Amino acid sequence: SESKDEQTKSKRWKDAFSSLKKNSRVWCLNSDNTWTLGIVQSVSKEDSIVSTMEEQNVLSQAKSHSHLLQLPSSKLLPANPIILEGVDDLIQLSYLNEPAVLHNLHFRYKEDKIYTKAGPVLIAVNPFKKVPLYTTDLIERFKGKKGENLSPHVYVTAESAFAAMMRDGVNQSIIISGESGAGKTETAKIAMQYLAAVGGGGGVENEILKTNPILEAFGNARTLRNDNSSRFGKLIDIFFEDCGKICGAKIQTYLLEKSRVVQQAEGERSYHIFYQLCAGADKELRETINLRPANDFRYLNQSSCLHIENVDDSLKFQETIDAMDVVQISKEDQESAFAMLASILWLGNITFRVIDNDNHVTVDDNEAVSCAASLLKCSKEHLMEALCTRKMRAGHENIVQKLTASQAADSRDALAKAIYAGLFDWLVDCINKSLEVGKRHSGRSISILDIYGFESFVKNSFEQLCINYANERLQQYFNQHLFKLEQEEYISEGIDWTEVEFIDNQECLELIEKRPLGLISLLDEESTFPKGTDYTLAEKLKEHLTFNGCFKGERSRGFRIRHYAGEVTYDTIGFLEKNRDLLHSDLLHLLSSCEMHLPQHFACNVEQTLLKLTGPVRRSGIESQKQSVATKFKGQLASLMQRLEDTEPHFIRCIKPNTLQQPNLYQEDLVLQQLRCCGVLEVVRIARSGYPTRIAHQNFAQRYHFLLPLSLANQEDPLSICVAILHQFKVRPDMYQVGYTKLFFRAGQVGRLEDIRLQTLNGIVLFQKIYRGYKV
Ligand code: AOV
Ligand code: MG
Repeated sequence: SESKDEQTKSKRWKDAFSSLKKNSRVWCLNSDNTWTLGIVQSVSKEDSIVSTMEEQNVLSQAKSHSHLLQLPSSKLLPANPIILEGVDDLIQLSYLNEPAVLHNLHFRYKEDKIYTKAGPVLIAVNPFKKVPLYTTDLIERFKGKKGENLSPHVYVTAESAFAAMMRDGVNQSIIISGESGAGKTETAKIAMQYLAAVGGGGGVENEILKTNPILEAFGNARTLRNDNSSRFGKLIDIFFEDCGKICGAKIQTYLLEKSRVVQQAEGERSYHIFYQLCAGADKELRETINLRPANDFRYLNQSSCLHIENVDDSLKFQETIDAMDVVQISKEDQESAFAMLASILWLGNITFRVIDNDNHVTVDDNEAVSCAASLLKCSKEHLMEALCTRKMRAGHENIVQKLTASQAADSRDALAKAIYAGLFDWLVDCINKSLEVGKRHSGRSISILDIYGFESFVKNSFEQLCINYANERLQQYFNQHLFKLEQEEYISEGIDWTEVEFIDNQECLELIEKRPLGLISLLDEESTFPKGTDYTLAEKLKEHLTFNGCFKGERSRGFRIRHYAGEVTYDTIGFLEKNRDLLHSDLLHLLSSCEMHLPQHFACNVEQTLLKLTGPVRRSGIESQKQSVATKFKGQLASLMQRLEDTEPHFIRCIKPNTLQQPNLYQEDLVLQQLRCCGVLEVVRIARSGYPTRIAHQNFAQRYHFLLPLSLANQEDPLSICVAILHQFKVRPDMYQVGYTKLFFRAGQVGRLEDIRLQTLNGIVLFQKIYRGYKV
């Protein structure tokens, strides 16, 4: 395939070369892989001379002057004419090469036009600053308008989803993708705001909007990529009545990153809500739940990051509370949620003391354990015992096993994570109850998908694998919709078209999903082996997966995956534990003994899934009853895709213009890398070379045959009638293609035929009226 690649490359270049003439505008490839704009002075097959304009420092008022460059002609690409500078839709570009697209987006970005269409896809370049694009005036202007003459905007995308739902009664979805920090969550909120404005009036829309600050407080955190990074996936279905009024909503969340509660990488933070609570709780609350400044808690002070620039956690806390009020979470429930948060923080401060030569430990009896127990409303002794011992059955006897320091610390952290995950689920349940759909619900909905974006850090673990796997799935859905289905239809209809290559990520998905020799299956298998370790897992993966082109073994515990968005090196440390995600029965019993309704609620939920494990089943060694985290996630993603299949999708691609989260900074290589891997350029090529309107021969013949003279209209076979119609009305041959069962038209062609049809019909009606008039 290498040589095929070379061939297409050289063909592309020949096409490009043919358009290079003296005085034409060109992009010159620099040695550092950036592009400079120039004007061709002379051109030959080998070398060209180009004059380039160096942009001079504006402040120094120096006039820009040109440089002459001699360079191989293969380093030139045609540039678009000035009149196409900054077009709204990349489809309009005469030359669709990489520098042209990069330049077009950059040109618009400089003018704060952050949205650009790429055929059917909306591109959004993150401005990292307030841009004046989200006013109520603007919403009013977009309401009810058809997309054609409007500049690209999330509002326009949301409007077209709304309009299509109202017109066709088909459920819609808005699918937002992009790397971490690219702007997905902000974009999702903007789309929600628009829908709330269009379908609002009933009041529930305000509740829907207020779910955002709550879920962000509990589910977002600062990472090295994004100060407000979503650590869970979210699909929100907004339901509408027949008349287009919003009547309710439902939120589904996907795999929250639990490990963050007890541990964060240097420079990152735990979930916002902890810092908000510590900074913003009033004196009374502070005393009831025994709160201290964030810096006093080990779970918060271990990563050297307590504050986020330009964020006032105490102000944010007020917003979170206000939002909880709107969503009708009672003050009592709010307070118990905060007590749970405080209990987690105190758990984190619990320390252990070694009591014998085998490194067995007991809990230090101090403020931390007392506070944790009193917040959980369980007995302190029970908590201490559950943290540093494990009850087991050996034959007919119950024995108590003492835990070592690291085992006890693990069990403390497991308890903290379980409480947080339970709290998060409980919160989502509360929100859903409050947003529950009214009776007049017609079943129409618009769903908005906002998941965690593709991530690649220096160290990547199980969480990154899950996040990147979700992104692979979404990318496949995107590909399927915009390429595969399109391509398959062209091929099955025998239509000529210039084949567009796109990066198919099937191989990577197979690597992860295939059974029995895929990553998840192997991980599950190793997770059930009592002797399995992170090392044996790594060995196993290397043994079985190396045949897959997307997989590469690394030294010791490492392996690498070539994802559609780039290569990521994972470390298997903690994989097995995180995948099993077991809460030991002693801790479960502890939770169910708490006299707080919240932990009981969690324990009850966990118990339902674990019931079989804690009984005799576990002892007989069959642990497969509880699904592993990875397998459960796989199932959730599959059903998510299934649900999206039943909707008409609208895609938004967010682009991160720089890694520094800075305004007015456009790093070309970073943008290019995102454009390349997400397939946007290919989508534009397809849209441009494509024939968007398709009509079956039969239907076309039926609709227009009466326009033909009798001699032609009497033919039997629909295809002959179609051809006759096309000839009669002089549809240009480059404007349509005839497939095996359908006719394919370029945009605008059928509109012309419809006009003729309408005029003719009006003529007939007029004629009939006159005719009847005479008779009377
Ligand atoms: P993400 O959702 O794509 O990352 P966000 O939506 O959180 O990214 O955006 C990151 C930051 O970029 C925001 O906090 C804003 O500061 C800024 N931003 C994004 N879009 C806009 C906009 N339209 N106008 C102004 N600022 C914006 V992640 O959840 O990490 O994958 O997991
Ligand atoms: Mg996000």
